[in-house]
Amino acid sequence: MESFAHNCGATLHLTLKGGGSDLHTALEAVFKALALALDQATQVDARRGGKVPSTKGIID
Ligand SMILES: [Mn+2]
Repeated sequence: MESFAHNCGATLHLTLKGGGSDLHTALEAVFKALALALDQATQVDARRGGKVPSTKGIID
């Protein structure tokens, strides 16, 4: 996760709450959540007038 953040120039804030004794399953949820967030962040949203959800208005 650290390598991903460094190589894509992103800042990630991850908080793992709970997860019980199964760290493997908990971390799978973390990676899946990141994947869903990245997918959402790179979609053009028709409700925003066809703009990407970025404060810069572009995705580099
Ligand atoms: Mn598994």
